Amino acid sequence: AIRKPLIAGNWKMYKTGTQAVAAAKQLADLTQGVTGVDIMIAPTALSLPLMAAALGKDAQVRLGAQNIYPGTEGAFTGEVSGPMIKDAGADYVIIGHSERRQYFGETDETVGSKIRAALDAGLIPVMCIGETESQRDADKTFFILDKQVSDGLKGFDLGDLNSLVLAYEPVWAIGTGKTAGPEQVKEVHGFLRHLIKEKYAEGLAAKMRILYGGSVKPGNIKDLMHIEDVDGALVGGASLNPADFNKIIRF
Ligand code: G2H
Repeated sequence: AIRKPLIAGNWKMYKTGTQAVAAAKQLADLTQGVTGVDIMIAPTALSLPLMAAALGKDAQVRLGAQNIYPGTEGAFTGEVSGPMIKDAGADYVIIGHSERRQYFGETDETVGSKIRAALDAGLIPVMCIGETESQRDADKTFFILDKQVSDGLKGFDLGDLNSLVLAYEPVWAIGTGKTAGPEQVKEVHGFLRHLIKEKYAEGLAAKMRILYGGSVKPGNIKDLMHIEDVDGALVGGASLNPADFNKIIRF
């Protein structure tokens, strides 16, 4: 395949540094011998340097942040910048997760500026998009996804987006136990790839990884990965347990 799958764990606000290091070591042991899959964990920013030290520079398990400030440094109390994330040992950053949009006021515009900051710092942005239940019920799913992609990536050109990963997370499927059905996932992922092709180029669309997220578990990963245009998963709850996450990685 031209697209190497990415299985990413979003630990959200779980695990202390001590717990994070222990889980990372377990996962590194369990995933030994895995090939052909990129693996990433996004812990809280505090755990990044601890995990990076525990895993080592050439580890197969890579690290990501869950958020980024769109600026390199300054008087912005409480924020963490791209160069800081990179220096802490991360390669990726999750941007625009629905929880950040819902609870922390992130918009398509802030998502865009954070993607710019990630790229400037040499980080791979994992841009999250997805419709709410009421938007889906009102048949606005494709309108919303188009808007999130178009506004979030406004001003970017083809060359900027080589590394960008898209993550489709239907908000109604996050942490609810509900997973989007295979037909729904297939429809949306196909739509997104087509959208990237129309807005940018066929080559970019063909190589962009589009992850699915929302209640991914060992029991449903295989079916999800069989869907055309699904290039991996963004896993929340089930990534907290190294044994479960290893099963997902070995889909
Ligand atoms: C969606 C997902 C990970 P979960 O938020 O980003 O979480 O797998 O717990 O639904």
